[in-house]
Amino acid sequence: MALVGRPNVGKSTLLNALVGQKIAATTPKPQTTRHRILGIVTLECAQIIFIDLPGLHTRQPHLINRAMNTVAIGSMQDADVLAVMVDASRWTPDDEFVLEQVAAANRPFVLLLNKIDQMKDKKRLLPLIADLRERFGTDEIVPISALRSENLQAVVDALLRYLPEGPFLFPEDEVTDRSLKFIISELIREKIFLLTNREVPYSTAVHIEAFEDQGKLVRIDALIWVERPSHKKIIIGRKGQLIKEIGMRARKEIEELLGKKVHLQLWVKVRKDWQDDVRSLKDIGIEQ
Ligand SMILES: Nc1nc2c(ncn2[C@@H]2O[C@H](COP(=O)(O)OP(=O)(O)OP(=O)(O)O)[C@@H](O)[C@H]2O)c(=O)[nH]1
Ligand SMILES: [Mg+2]
Repeated sequence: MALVGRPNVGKSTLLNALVGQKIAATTPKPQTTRHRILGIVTLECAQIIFIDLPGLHTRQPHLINRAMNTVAIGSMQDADVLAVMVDASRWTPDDEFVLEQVAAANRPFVLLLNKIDQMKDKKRLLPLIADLRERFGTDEIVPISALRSENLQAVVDALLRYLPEGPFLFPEDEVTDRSLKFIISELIREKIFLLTNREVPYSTAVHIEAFEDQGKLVRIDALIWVERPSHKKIIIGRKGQLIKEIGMRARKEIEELLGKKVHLQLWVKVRKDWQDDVRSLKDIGIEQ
């Protein structure tokens, strides 16, 4: 089951809500997710594998953007069913692109209309659904609020109708295929996305250099790549204020995740134009 949609519609928020744990970064900025992330939901009678994907987008200034789209489009082909997400507040050219890709993929899909909590006038919902039915040519439209976990059972029910029966592929207590290190690097990157603006967040990538479990304490060294020296200055901030804030916020969440005290050390290094460099993308696990 693959989650597709333009950036920022709420795919990763839904993934986290479904698995009941924060495994994917979510921010108000588009293009937060860069990787394919599996979320495993084990029910009494079934196990559903949700695949969160980078948002499909048409403006692709860098190699990383094209790689993100390639991952998303490639994953659509492999899925038994797609959950296609749109945002109730806005239809954009990127949604149009999603629509084209969904048609080209020729897979069964369920349409998720997210962020209905933001709709002040509930009377708009029916015409909006009618409009989407027309655009996508489907009756399977589920209005939800991923943020408030509203109507998620209907999502599961709709998808179960399309999923083939088979053995459980993962242990029942597992929620993702991603390593702890990956989730930690994403939590740090999320804080950078939340605390920086314009091109700066996109200029960063986070690599965990060291992870040492010392029993009561876990020591983590993380390296933040930036594309330019000016971005390094911004990330560090005046008197190191910003990097301190990023570190504090990330550490709090990592401690919750690990259930242990964490000593988090952040480093910043310029890696020029890494967003266009095949090797750098490989280093952070972005498939081509
Ligand atoms: N009001 C409201 N906000 C939501 C809802 N779902 C997600 N959001 C917000 O929308 C923003 C984007 O959410 P993400 O889950 O990061 O979106 P995404 O589709 O994964 O975006 P990309 O990873 O960039 O493709 C965040 O600020 C979320 O808090 C919702 O149901 N209601
Ligand atoms: Mg996402």
